[in-house]
Amino acid sequence: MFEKILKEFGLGLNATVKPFGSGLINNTWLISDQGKDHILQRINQNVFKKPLDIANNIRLICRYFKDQYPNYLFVCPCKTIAGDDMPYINQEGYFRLFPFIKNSYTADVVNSPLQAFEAAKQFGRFTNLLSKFPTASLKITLPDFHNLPLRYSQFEKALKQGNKERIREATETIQFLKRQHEIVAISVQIRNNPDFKTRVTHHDSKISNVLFDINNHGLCVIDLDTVMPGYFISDFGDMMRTYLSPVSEEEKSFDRIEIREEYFKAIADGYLSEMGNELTSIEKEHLVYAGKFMTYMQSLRFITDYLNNDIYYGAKYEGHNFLRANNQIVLLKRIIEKEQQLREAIEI
Ligand code: GN1
Ligand code: MG
Repeated sequence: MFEKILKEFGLGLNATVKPFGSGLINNTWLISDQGKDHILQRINQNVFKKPLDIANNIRLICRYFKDQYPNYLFVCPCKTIAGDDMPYINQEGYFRLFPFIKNSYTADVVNSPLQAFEAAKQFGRFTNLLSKFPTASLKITLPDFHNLPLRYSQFEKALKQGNKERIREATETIQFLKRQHEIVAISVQIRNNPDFKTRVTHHDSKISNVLFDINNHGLCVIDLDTVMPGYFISDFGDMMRTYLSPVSEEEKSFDRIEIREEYFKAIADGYLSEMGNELTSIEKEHLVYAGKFMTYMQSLRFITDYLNNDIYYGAKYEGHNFLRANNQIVLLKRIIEKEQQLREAIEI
């Protein structure tokens, strides 16, 4: 398989290929060829039904940045010898190649408030620089991706049609999620309120999607498959979900899940340093809600997948998605407990 792809992109056949990164959806490899490194990805077509829509979006954004902000580092995909940026390889799927940016690194966990600030600033900057970009020209690569009422109805469907044994085992988890339905109701109000704007949104603002330079400054955001029109709560909320606690959604010792208040302040300061003038006052009142929204949605998605026999996320061990769902519930509880302190930390 690699031979064909390397040839398409004009890379040497002696290049070394190694699996890379920690994403759950696409496959990613690091290709090293005569001292030059590239990142190769195969798009997961079970998730992204129209991979060329992703290529289209990235092409438009790449062109916009080149025209309007030539100094902004934006990692555009490499073209094949034939001039294609997402070739289809028979029986294998759609691929794309990126140059590996020299002297840059990505992180899997957030280790300091400064790193949280830098990452949040990059996600804010991305949306802010694209504030005049024609949002409607973007294709919807994952319809209803962060539509919480729809996620809730998928959860309800899994409760009716899913694995009976797993449903019984997960009673407590299911009851807790049902009791938090208010989070869904608020998201409906947001969708109906014109003071909540749709903007170009990344929709996957975890720390590993930010490139840092060797001085730990943020360079840019990467992994643009889910860039679509959306609400700021998606990006701000996923940063809270993934930066506030010192441990990730994979952690099994739930007592290690905690909220680091100084990291919340750093996320808010970093994001607002770019988006402070852009967000409306009602949007700013929903900063903490954003974390509840994303953490709740992630636990719904994990439990729904568990009840559906792990067809979306897969499972590395029995009960993996059940564990992830419960991990996210603990995180949600911790956010709710600290809601007042978090609001006070940023004076809202
Ligand atoms: C998936 O593949 P990755 O790790 O970038 C998922 C996100 C989830 C995340 C949870 C397209 O992202 O929405 O938050 O797993 N992406 C898609 O780890 O479903
Ligand atoms: Mg992703």
